[in-house]
Amino acid sequence: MNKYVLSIVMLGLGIVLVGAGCSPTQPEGQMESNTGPNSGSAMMEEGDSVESKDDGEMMVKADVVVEVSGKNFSFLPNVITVEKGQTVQINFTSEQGYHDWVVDEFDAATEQINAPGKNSVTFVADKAGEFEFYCSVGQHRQLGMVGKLVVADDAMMESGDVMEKDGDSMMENDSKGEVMSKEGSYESYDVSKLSRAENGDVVLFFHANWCPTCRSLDKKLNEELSDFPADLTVLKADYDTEKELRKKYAITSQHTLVQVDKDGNMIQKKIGGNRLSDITSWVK
Ligand SMILES: [Cu+2]
Repeated sequence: MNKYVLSIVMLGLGIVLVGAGCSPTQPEGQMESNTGPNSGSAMMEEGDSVESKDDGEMMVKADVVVEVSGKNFSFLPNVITVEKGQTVQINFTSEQGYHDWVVDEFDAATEQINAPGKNSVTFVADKAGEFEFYCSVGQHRQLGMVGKLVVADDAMMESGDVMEKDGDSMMENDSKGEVMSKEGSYESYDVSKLSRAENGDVVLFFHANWCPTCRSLDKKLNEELSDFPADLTVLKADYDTEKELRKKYAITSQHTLVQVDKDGNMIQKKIGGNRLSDITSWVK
C-alpha cells in the first residue's frame, strides 16, 4: 500500500519535473517570436501573399528602398515619392530618441525603436495620393514629426498634378501670401522678383503645407507684414513643387530659408525660424 502511494507520488513528482523541464523551453520559443516584431510578422504575411514566388527567402523584394531617419521631432527625408503599385521598403533609423514610422492608409508601421536603432517595414503602395506618415510615439505627431508619402500614378507623374489635392489650402495660403504692403513684402516666389535683391534683401522661404512649423512661420509673417523692413522681400516657394529650386540650393528639408542675390545665387541658408525677427536679424 505504502509503496503504491509512493510510486504515485513519484509519478506526480516526475510529471512536475518534466513540466518544469519544459517550461524553460516554452518562453524561449516565445522570445524567438518576439524578436520578429509584431509589425514585422504582420508585414511578412502581407508580403508572402504579395510575393509567394519567394518561397525560400524571408525578405520581400521591394521595388524601392527608402532610408529614413528620425530624431526629435522630424523625419529625413520628410517627403517620399513612390509610384503606385510599388512595393516600398522603409528602413527606419532612429538617430535620437524613441520613434517609429507609421502610415495609416497602408497599415504600415515599424516598431517603436530607441536610438541608435533600425527597423524596416514593407508595404505595397496600392493607392495613389498623398498620405501623411508620422511618429506614433507620445505627442510626436503633434510636435511636427510628420512627413508626406506621395504615391503617384503615371498620369500624375507626367502632368505634375501631384499637388492638386492640396489645391484649396494652397490657394488660401497664396492669396494671403500676395498681400502687399509698402513696408517689405511677403509673397509667392517668382524668378522675376529676385531682381529686388539689387536694392534690398530677398529671402526664399521653402514652405510645405503639411509642415506645422512652416505654417506657423507663414502665419506669423502674415501677421507681421507691417513690420517688414522696406527692403526685405520674403518669397514663399512651395517645397513640394519647386523641385528645381530645391536642387539648386540643395534644400533637403522644408522650412528652410535661403537669402539670394539678384541673380538667384545663394548668399546664405538656414533651417528654421519662427518669426520675422529671425529673418531680419539674419539677413546680410
Ligand atoms: Cu517620435
